[in-house]
Amino acid sequence: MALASFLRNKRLWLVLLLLAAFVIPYLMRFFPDSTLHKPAASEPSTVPRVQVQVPPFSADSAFAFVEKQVSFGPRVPGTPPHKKCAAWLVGEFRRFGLDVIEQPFVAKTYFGPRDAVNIIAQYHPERPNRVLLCAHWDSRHIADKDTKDTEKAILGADDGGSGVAVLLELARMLQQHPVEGIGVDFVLFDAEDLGDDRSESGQSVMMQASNDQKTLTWCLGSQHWARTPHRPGYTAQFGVLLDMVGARGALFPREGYSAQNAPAIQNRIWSIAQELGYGGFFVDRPGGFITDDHVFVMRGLRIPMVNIISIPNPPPAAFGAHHHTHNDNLAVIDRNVLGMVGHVVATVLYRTAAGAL
Ligand code: 1BN
Ligand code: ZN
Repeated sequence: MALASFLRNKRLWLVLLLLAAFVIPYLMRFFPDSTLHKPAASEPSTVPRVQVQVPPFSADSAFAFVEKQVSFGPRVPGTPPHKKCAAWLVGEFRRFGLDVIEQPFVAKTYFGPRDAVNIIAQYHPERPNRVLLCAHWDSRHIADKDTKDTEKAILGADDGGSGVAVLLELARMLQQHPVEGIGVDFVLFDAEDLGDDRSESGQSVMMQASNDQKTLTWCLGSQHWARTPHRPGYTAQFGVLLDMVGARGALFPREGYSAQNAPAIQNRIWSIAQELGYGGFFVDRPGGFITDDHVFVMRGLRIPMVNIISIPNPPPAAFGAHHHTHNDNLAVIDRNVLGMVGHVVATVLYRTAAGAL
């Protein structure tokens, strides 16, 4: 009886309806993982939570940046083409509105001292939350894997030119499509590729333990920068290193030191590549351990860093057939490969800026 009159009370029904309309949706905000918010089973888990607009990456512009670097000739530290290319790189980053620092140092190579310079281009240097994007800009002084002219320096269109080209295009993109919330540091390491690859055992240093003395003859610019960064106490959320990202036939398995020390960011990059349709190039398998610039940055500054490096062959060959030969010239560059890597890194960057990585 009491219940019947209770249910006939119109004011009470009105109050209940209002409660349902306003209070329940409000409360749902505190339970974002409730089944009502779960994606349908068919929805891929790689779909970003927030739709982030990523500007188009111009593969043609990136290709032109490789072409320009190669036009200087081999960029071997201490030579006139190297000096001219450094001036051009600094000018390009300044043209894109970045604050550029040149960090000169003497590279103590296995064949003597050479003048070298790391180039650091800062996008919004005042922002504390930073992303580090790196490549080496020098080219190798010898063609030790070629059959002829082995004592002559190589053009390094892929090994040197390609990573720099992608970074220049990303810097241009940031000027045209600014982001908020993060700062970005483009660091071009010098003297990465002047290492001694001959060993008494007849085994390439590429196949040896990373603490070998000969290993330390490589990556001299990153070793210097990791000891003395352009800002004392420098840090970043994470870093990405691009090395040999432009050749036809490129394949990007997961590099070992990155997998070991920066697994979360490597997973994000490989899953973004898969989402963008590049899963056939960013292959989901281990690629071996490559002692490259990222190792010294991780060791010295404790910044997790992922090396995107083409390793299309099983060991001991590992790198492409053009590697450290005179075939590493403009003819080996495929603009689609530059475009794919640029698209992936741009997506990483713009999602990080939107807090949606
Ligand atoms: C990458 C391209 N590296 C040189 N050219 C880095 C490297 C150094 C790879 C030593 C293996 C051994
Ligand atoms: Zn090299």
